[in-house]
Amino acid sequence: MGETISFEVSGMTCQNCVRHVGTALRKIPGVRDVEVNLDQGTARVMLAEGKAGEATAGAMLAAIQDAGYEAKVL
Ligand SMILES: [Cu+2]
Repeated sequence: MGETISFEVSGMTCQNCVRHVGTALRKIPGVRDVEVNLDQGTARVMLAEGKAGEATAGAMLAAIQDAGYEAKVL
């Protein structure tokens, strides 16, 4: 079990948005898996074991924003 970081993501309106956010987060080194919930407007990022230093919350926020959505850490 690795660490997880959860975000509130605003601006997602459909499954394409979910895919965009998920793809952006999965590109970050050290991210093991991502679950994006459209109804709740959340994204949960699971980190690979021992990779918490690479996959920072700041890098994830930047990736979500680059994809065109607003986010904050939950
Ligand atoms: Cu959409």
